[in-house]
Amino acid sequence: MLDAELEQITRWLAQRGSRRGVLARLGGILAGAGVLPVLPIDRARASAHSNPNQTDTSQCDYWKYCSVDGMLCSCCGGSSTDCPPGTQISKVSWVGTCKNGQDGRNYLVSYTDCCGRSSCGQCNCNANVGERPAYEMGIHNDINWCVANSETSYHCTISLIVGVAD
Ligand code: ABN
Repeated sequence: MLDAELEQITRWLAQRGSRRGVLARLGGILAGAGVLPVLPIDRARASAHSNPNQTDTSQCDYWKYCSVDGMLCSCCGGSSTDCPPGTQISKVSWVGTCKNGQDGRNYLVSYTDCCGRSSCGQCNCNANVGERPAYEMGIHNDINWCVANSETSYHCTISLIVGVAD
């Protein structure tokens, strides 16, 4: 089928010019087809579509979650700033810097775990702005911050603004 169509196109082109011209036009068509899949796409616009102002605290792209690695407490019976009932706030946490798209400022955000219940299992987000691999533990965020608490089981993570970064 494809062969027949290609033959038809080639014949049609051949009737309208020299062999060199036909080859040049065919080459152009094939080169164009090869380039199309790698043309740039505005991915920022595409992802912003679901949460245009990054203001929904139950979505991973909420601006404060730029460096969170864990389950959002806002999906687990708490909020982005409050642990769910029956859990305790972790004694240590990870701090990242996120830009608030609304006022254009950078904020220090502490990602603090809520401990004492098994994993919430909802809204697992893995954002890593400013994070480094595990061999640099001090700047790695994939850690259970409940380890310093009496109850070490991890439930979910809250995101607290601790200051302005600029
Ligand atoms: N700080 C969230 C988390 C908890 C357990 C394991 C990895 C990350």
